[in-house]
Amino acid sequence: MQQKLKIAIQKSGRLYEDSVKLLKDCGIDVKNGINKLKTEAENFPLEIYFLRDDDIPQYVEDAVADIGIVGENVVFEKNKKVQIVEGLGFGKCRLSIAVARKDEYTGVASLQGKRIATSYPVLVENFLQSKGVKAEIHEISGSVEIAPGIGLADAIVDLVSSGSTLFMNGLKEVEVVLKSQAALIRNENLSAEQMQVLERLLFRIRAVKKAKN
Ligand code: PRT
Ligand code: ZN
Repeated sequence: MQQKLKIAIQKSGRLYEDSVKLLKDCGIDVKNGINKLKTEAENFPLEIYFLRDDDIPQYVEDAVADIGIVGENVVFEKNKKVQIVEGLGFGKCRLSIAVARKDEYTGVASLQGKRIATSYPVLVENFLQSKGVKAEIHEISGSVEIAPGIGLADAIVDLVSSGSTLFMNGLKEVEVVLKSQAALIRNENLSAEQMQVLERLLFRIRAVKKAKN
């Protein structure tokens, strides 16, 4: 029997539905995974694990899962030894710097010495370093957008899609740090047989993407 490939997808959240839909569009029968850790496809050698998105790069590096679907923003922030195989065209957003709408913003240099709240300390640090700017980075795990309003930070770096969260919190987007989408990632040491299954999956994914364009 052919070896099954293990794929990790988000258990719930913004990428869950599109990830399941992509697999279904590929003709793979995925049973509903909410409140379940894993399920098996009956018509394709695939085992599906439902996990928190933040954990997916680590699981793929450790080969607990062979492949995964996760935002590029998470892949780059976690900086694990995994390979990005293919951008999937959903979960599009940007990681952006925002400041209070009333503040004058004159460029990245004006963030020198300022307090920046974010859930993406690694990406922010790299970005600021590349611009020669030193700032105080405060890592917070959620509701980053309220930090300036409560006096916790002078600026934030957070994911933006429509921009309405920033707007509602009196903030304005002033700089894009990274553009992101959901991506298929893989473990770096897959066997030849696993690579074969991945190629079959990839062939279908590319056909689905092509049909959408
Ligand atoms: O529970 P788990 O840890 O798995 O999920 P999570 O809460 O960490 O992540 P989740 O489900 O919110 O997001 C999963 C992925 O979706 C992210 O890592 C991104 O790759 C992608 N994505 C796309 C987004 C957005 N768009 C997005 N807009 N993730 C978050 N947001 C948030 C943003 O943080 C802000 O709070 O939406 C708000 C801004 O949206 P707008 O439309 O108001 O600009
Ligand atoms: Zn998360």
